[in-house]
Amino acid sequence: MATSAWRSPAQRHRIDANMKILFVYPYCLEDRIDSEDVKAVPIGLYYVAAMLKENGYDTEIMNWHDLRRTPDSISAVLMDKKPDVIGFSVLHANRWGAIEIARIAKGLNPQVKIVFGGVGATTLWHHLLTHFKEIDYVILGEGETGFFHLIQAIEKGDGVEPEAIHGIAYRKQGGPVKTAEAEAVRDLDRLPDPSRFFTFQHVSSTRGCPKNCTFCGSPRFWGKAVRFHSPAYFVRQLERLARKGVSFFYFSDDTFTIDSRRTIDICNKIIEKKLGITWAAISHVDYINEDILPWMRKAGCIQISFGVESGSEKIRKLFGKPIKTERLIEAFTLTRAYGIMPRAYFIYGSPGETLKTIEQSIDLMDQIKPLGAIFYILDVFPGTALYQDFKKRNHATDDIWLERIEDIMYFQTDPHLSQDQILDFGRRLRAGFYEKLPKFVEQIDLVDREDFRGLHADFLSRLAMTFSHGDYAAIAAIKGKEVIAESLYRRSLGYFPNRRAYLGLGMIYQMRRDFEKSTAILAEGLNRFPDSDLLTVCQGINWMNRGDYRTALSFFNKFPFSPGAAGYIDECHRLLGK
Ligand code: B12
Ligand code: SF4
Repeated sequence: MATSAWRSPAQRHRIDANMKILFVYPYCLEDRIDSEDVKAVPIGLYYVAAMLKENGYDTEIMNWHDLRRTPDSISAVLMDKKPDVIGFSVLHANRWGAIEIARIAKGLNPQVKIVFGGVGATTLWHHLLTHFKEIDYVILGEGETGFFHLIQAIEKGDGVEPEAIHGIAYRKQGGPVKTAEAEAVRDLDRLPDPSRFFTFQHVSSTRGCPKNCTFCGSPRFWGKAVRFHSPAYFVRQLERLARKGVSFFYFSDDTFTIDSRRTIDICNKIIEKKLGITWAAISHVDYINEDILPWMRKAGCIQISFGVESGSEKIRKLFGKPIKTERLIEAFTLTRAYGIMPRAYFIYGSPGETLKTIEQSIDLMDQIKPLGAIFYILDVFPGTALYQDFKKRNHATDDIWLERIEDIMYFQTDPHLSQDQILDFGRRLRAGFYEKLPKFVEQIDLVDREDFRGLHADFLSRLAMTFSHGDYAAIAAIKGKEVIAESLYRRSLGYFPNRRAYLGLGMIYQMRRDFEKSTAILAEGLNRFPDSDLLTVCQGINWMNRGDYRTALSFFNKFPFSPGAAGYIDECHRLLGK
């Protein structure tokens, strides 16, 4: 039996019968202005935890991405939870967070076992075990089986023999060693479904990517052979999560659409089960075609992100991503035509980047006409070909990570690039995109299909909403947002009655204080959607502004519990002198 110093002997007896395993998703080194990219617990952590739960272990996940960095609050939680084992999910940027928490945990209870897993831990296992004595084990790669076997061994308590467990690393006679490579889980459906135990929004139906981009850690981590969940397993997972209230999902597969037949099968099942969900996927332009897109759209897909990386074919080639510009254009055009928002990932600050290549990226935008774009500075992550090259060029070792840094940006390693230049490149790319976006929106050319009229109305009104009230609304560099939104809402209604479009127009006219026009469009909307509380309340506001408080009340009173309605009801009564 493993023993734990957290507890009294009596408690120990009870809890050791069922070891307490705490999983921690630690905070990054630097604070983020926008926590979107770091706040979600890695999907794999749910899988590893589900494996343990399925086998009866007392397991809990702590999302500590935003934990205040006070040792006291960490200690307080650890003293309360009293884990026997702590498993950390380590990407690169959060490794120092994991080390700090591990140190505190060991200080409180030297017997607690500290296990690191995840992409960051796997790629730097040797470095981590060499320099950080608080780490006992690293699980290499896919975590479910290795971690489960390790826990079983720890539980037995009579001295763990790590050699027998495949796919882990540990210290032997003071030095880091790893055991034989673990076999990949061939049939992913055999893994306990984490949706039975947890609620989450990021899902993944495959593991692996057949491509080999030099800046990406995925090929080495997962291998090039792609493994799949069956459509039945995956859709069952979505269904369970939808029943728990998740209505929007991120399909986080490296390349969700890699197998067309399977993609269609998944979409068909989502449609048959009437899940009523929406989702965003990641894909590769090589795996997009006109067979799958209609199914994806009908099954709720509203966005596909593609790695475009650069407008320079030379840079794309250098990245090991030799996509032809024509292919990019075709994939973006098709995606847009089916009413799915095509989003482009661009990378800048790459080897050979100059003002000219940046201009090529901006020119490429004109050809692919993305409706969303994300711009990243090229980072050099361990586990990538780019990192191997960096080490060679700079005679560097992994010891570079002893510095308290989150990452190394490529430009910092290349004398041809300076920070000022990179910042300027980023500004130009963003400015280029925002300047062109209104034109891209104007040029949206949707497939002419009767069965897509409702979906097109939904797509256009959704896009309009980003300009009137969503992400784009907050960006000063985009000109004429309100007019763009208005025209998109109008276009939406040209396809099919859509409550979002009626509401959007109603609100735009209200903002312009054109209450008559707003009343008219909302009346049209309410004619179609009399059960809409948002349209009704918005109409009430029009009547208030027009000084007719009795009519306004008649609207508010239909949905008194709708957000804001109670306040308006009180205000009308006050103005009516009641
Ligand atoms: C989806 C995704 C995201 C989503 C996150 C969704 C989520 N909640 O997981 C979003 C968009 C938010 C995101 C953000 C970022 N990501 Co990302 N992301 C991915 C992607 C494409 C898939 C991750 C995934 O779901 N894998 C499938 C699941 C099953 O695997 P998993 O979570 O890794 O877990 C398994 C193992 O790692 C291990 N494991 C994990 N944790 C633990 C813990 C323990 C205790 C154990 C035993 C095992 C274990 O076992 C699990 C099951 O087998 C990967 C690429 C890839 N295919 O892995 C990149 C990837 C992980 N991301 C990467 C990067 C760079 C980022 C960003 C920094 C991007 C940016 N510039 O902002 C941010 C920052 C994230 C952060 N927290 O710091 C890099 C990481 C490189 C590195 N060494 O750190 C990757 C590898 C892609 C790449 N370019 O190389 N990402
Ligand atoms: S960037 Fe995308 S396509 Fe390239 S290797 Fe990584 S996951 Fe695969």
